[in-house]
Amino acid sequence: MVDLAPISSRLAEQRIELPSWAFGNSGTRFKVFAQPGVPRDPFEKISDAAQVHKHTGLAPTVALHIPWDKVDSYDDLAKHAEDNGVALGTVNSNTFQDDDYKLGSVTHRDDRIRQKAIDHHFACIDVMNQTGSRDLKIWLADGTNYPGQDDMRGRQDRLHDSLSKIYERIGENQRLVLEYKFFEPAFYHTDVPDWGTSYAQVSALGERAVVCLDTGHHAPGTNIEFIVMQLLRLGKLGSFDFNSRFYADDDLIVGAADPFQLFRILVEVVRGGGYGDDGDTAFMLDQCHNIEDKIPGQIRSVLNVQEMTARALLVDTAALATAQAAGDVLSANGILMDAFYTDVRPALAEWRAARGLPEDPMAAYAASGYGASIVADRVGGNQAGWGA
Ligand code: PSV
Ligand code: MN
Ligand code: MN
Repeated sequence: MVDLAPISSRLAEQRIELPSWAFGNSGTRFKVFAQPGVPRDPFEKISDAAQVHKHTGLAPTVALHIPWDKVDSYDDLAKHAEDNGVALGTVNSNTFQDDDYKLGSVTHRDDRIRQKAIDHHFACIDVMNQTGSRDLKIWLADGTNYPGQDDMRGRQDRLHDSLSKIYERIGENQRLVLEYKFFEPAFYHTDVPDWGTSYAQVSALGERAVVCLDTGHHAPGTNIEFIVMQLLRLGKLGSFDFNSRFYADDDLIVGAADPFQLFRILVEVVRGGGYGDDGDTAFMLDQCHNIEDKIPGQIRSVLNVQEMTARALLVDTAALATAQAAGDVLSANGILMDAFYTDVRPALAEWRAARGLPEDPMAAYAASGYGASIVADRVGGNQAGWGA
């Protein structure tokens, strides 16, 4: 069994934020498969998220999505989180479910609609001030479907104006985090399609504006770890939305589709000082569990990130540097692959047990009876889903 002692304290630095929407019903445009026991309100989403932290020790915060997680009292929601052993985290804005935004939100030509989108972000900042959240995460559905539909340059200028107004409201200890995505729901162009555009926009705002890299938001074949390296080098990798994909923005369990890619990404995060206490890069999940159970789906996800982080931390960096300096291509590649192929699972089970956590979090959750209890308790009512 591999010895994790040299990286034991580094592993303890890991914190992965869960998305509240992972616990609601979700699906594709073809069908949403409702699951029994799914949360009926934001309080129940937090209770479910707390189960993930309880069994893994890895997920102490939960991201909110406004207005999906709108409640009368955020103090009560924060207190509920605290009572369940977790805290509220990032606030995600939503300017993609209103008829007014058909042709754009913060990029819209109409002053009234642009202001409405800006005001929504102000409302999100108000929520952050009540919950003590650090990050306002902005993902925009803005874009066009047809060449010539709108003036891309004008939209980029309005994006800058709107973001500047939002940034002015961001507090001293808060950050504006701008996510990019190359397609969908707009299919010809999106207004923040890639890391370069997000970087250009946040750089024009100031130090507290950074980029969010969602691993599912790139064209197939993109070298995502290169982007990770570059954004860390530039001091602008604010956060990750982790998930995995086979084809598009699949939002599948992180590490499921391409574990090697997750490893390569985490190697660059560690190398670039983005991991744990070293840096300010937040780890978040952005996933939906359409056909599998949601709470164990999230437990599996954070464990996948932990396992791949352990492997990344195990890379023999001194030997790697020597091999690289010598131009020894095969040794350098071999050193990286040795870490990737190391099975860390038995040692991580021991590492958990030493910290009073279950050796096998999936089994511990299954044995806890929580899944059956929510199915029994949460009958009736409008179950919250992705977008509800
Ligand atoms: C839409 O693509 C999306 O999946 C983005 O990745 C956001 O982070 C998420 O929805 C929540 O708004
Ligand atoms: Mn995302
Ligand atoms: Mn997405």
